[in-house]
Amino acid sequence: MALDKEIFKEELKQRLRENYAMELEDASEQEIFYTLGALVKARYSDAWRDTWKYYVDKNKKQVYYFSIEFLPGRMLKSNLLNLGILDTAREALTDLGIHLDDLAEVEKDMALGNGGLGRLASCFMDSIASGGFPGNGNGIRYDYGLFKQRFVDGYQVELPDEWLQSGNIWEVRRESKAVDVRVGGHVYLAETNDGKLKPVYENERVLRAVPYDTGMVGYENNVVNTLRLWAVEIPDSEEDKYQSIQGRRELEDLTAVLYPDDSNEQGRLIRLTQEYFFVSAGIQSIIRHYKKWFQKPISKLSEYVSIHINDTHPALCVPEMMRILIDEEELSWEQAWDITVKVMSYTNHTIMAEALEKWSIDLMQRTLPRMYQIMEEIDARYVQTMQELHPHDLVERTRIIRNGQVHMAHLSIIGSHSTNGVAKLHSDLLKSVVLHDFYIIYPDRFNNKTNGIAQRRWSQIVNEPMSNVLDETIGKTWRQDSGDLKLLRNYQSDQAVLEKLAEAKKINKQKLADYILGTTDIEVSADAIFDVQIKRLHAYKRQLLNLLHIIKLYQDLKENPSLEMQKRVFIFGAKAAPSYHYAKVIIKCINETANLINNDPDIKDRIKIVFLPNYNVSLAEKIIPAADVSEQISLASKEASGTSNMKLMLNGAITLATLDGANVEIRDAVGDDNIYIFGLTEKEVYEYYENQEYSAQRLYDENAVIRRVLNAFIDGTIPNIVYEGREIFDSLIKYNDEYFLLRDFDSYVEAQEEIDKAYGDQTFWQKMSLINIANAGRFSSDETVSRYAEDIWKIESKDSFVTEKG
Ligand code: C3B
Repeated sequence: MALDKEIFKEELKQRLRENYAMELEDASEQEIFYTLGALVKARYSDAWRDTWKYYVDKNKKQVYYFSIEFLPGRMLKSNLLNLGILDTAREALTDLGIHLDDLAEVEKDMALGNGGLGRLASCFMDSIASGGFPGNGNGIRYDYGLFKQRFVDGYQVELPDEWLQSGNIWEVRRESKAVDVRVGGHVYLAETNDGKLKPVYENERVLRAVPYDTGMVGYENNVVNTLRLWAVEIPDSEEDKYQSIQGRRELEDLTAVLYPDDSNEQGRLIRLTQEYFFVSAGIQSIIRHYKKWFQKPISKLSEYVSIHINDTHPALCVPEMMRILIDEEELSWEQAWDITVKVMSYTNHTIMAEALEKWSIDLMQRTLPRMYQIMEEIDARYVQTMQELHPHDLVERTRIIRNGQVHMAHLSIIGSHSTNGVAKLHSDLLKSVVLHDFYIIYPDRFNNKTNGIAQRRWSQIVNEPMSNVLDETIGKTWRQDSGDLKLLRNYQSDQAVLEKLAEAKKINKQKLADYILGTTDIEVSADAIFDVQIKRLHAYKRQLLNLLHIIKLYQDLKENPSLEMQKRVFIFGAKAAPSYHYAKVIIKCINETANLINNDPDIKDRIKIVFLPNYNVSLAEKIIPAADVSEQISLASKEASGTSNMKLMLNGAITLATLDGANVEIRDAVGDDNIYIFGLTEKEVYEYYENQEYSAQRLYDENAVIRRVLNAFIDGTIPNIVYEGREIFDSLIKYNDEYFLLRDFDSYVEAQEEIDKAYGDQTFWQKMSLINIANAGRFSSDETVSRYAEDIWKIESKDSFVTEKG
């Protein structure tokens, strides 16, 4: 439905009067934002209800995407865009003297995730709705999102993110859909009158799970799916047990924070309970919905329901589904297992060993006794079946319960029909190395689904200047179908187009420069190369390698002030996990180096370092359109996919990368001439692991440049890092440089030098940039979710519905 500008203005004013008893002139931005949000929500509420009803009436198979993280960021503009009213709303607001962009800044980022995994889940939610697929998210409504990051004396300081303080305009609390979740206590099996074994619970705690639903608005297609997030409450029946404030608080803490520090037992217990909490609540509500609205026998569940396990955090979906099917629906084990495996599918997002979740048997038994019993049975039956087919060792290595621990990845693979990695290289590594044992056992279960991004948000919403140039050049179809970006290829030698794209980039850079000045007091020139590394701070992502190169440049410039090079601004955005000491040390070192270089008069602004605090989705939206260089420099084999690489490419940044994760596919898309590749390949990395020949000490001894750079950490060159500098130095030399930074250093420097030269030839640079934009379409999450829908979830798009609705 088109939006009439005048009616929209009147409605906004009317709602302000009704809700705040105020005229527009007197309302604060906050009040206008909430009013506008309510108006937008009202515009899609009918479609939300109709979508739900359609799925039910037509008995559509639905997918439920279970994820312990979702990172939607701000939703005002993306809802306006998807409803097809962004431009009109913007104009109407302008008429009223209000800037939509300023208003949008009022919205708190919904930061219920740490990084790539959570953002991917949200890109998928957008694309599932936009593709017209019946699909819903299921997660946790944390009271506090990911911590807010500040820097104090160069150190990361974590502050609570009170995102719900002023309410959340998009959510709907659905108390009538609450379910109870049982944890703790003891469970034993007792025979019932009819001779069946039934679990009996003793001293368990009952938690009430209350859902908060948020509409996931599809792009101009009248589809609105649901993201359901669960919050814990105390059920009436349990009120007596929680009379003390202390007791209540402990319970209410369960959904208070995202990823509580799991380095101590208390933290781990909360985390495990969180995992079960949203899994159990989600599955119970799916089954209830199925029974009430589909009215099909439970034995047909897998024809109507698909459940996706996003990384291992929701792996308890497997035993929880079994519990409901056996204990409550009274199916046989065999039948329940058959259904469960058909319903479940799993994505692996990392090969980092420490991230492959394991829980001690003891903790599992104490926290979730019935889950543990069921997993023991799954494990025993697995061994029984497999030992007839495979060698003993192989079966032992792949068991769910082994060496006193429950292996969640094993559970996810054994209990589902599909296991996928998130980029070609990653999926290959799963098959050949990380999950090789499982690949032998279940070769047909393994597949690849390369990640993608919600391209409308990461182009149309964040980069209007570029979007306008695209419209003028190739028409507007790319806004609907990002595959059409390839039409831009025809303009790679069109000087006028190249210049227009360059102007758009310049506007974005100036805007970011203003933001940088406003938040950090650092002045940067929009003429400099904006060299960007934005992602979680992790040793394997090698922000430190970036820093080593910057220090080299600094030393070169100090030594030879007339050295020719392009001006560069190195921009970082990264949070370190609160308990990740080494990552925090790197942050401190980057900040102190920034202080040194930014204030050194000899450098004369030729290089600047800007570490923007509190990297989150909204900040990414500011940085990405302004980037010239995209740093994707993880040690080959370690980054499962990466998604900032795709966002930066789409916005015309040139990728500087190792052949890791999806970088490999980006290279294939743009060709070797339009990307800068350096460093060890994944094969070479594995060779080092095998022959154990890596010696950082030797590289240090033999390479004078490396020596000088590393010495800067311990000889006082970089001030205020006496302890941190030593720690960095030792990690590289004494502990032999786990992520081979020194091995890749020379080739990284070389690639950087090439970039420096290339930027000097602006036509050449702009052409590369254009080719990157033109070939970014294939990394759309629209495409990715279509592949999941077809190959894994077996769900159909609702295209027919769109035409029916008109
Ligand atoms: C991330 C990986 O580190 C990225 O390579 C990948 O692009 C994204 O997931 C999305 O697939 N990841 C994460 O953010 N958190 C984890 N616990 C594991 C992987």
